[in-house]
Amino acid sequence: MKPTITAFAVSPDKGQGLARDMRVRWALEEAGQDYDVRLVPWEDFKTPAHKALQPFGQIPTYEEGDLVLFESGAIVLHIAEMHPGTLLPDDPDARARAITWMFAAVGTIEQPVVDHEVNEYFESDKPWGAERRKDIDERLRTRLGDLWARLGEADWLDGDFSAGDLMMVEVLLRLEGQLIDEFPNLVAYCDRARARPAFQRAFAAQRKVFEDASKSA
Ligand code: GTB
Repeated sequence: MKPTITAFAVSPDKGQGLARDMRVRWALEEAGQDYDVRLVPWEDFKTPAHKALQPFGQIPTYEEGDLVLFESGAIVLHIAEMHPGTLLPDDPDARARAITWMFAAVGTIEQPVVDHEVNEYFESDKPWGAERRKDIDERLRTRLGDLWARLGEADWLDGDFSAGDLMMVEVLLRLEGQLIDEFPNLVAYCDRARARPAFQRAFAAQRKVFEDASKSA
């Protein structure tokens, strides 16, 4: 059954692919699964109808028949499970390790990345904003250093490309042109992932939404 996902009707990132529907689109493309997109205008995010799908009034969501999912990581995991051999290894141990990297992406790396963004957008004008920025950057630098050490010269985090890499790259791309530049192997890792045809298709699809919205504005 063809799933329907939700995305920003007008993404605040102006089509740079930073909103979290991008990771779901990318997973669907890797899996070769066609999908529909329902665009959600800002004013509808916190409506009861949207909150019935996503309790926190956010995107992305995923609907497939009677199944409704939220949380991008859970959605990507579901897509991987529905399409064996595409985003998770068959070997049970390798599969468990790939899922571990998905959790590491959202639980260990994304948290300081979000702190970094919140500081930039909402705290930079506070009297304590710059001091906090130093602490956040230091924490982020430590995390990226550990990730850099683990990845080393490998192409992917654990064997072949997996949903763990997809989630990790999606988190790292939000640091493009910033702290991540101190870690050339992480930049190369992101570039390798971005060169994948499935990423390119997903990126083009989300960008088209922004371009179409700009034309009709
Ligand atoms: N943990 C959830 C998940 O992974 O699915 C988080 C979902 C989430 O944060 N969604 C955001 C949202 O709906 C959009 S992606 N926000 C509206 C709200 O909370 O009311 C986050 C995002 C937004 C904008 C940019 N940008 O402009 O660069 C980047 C990322």
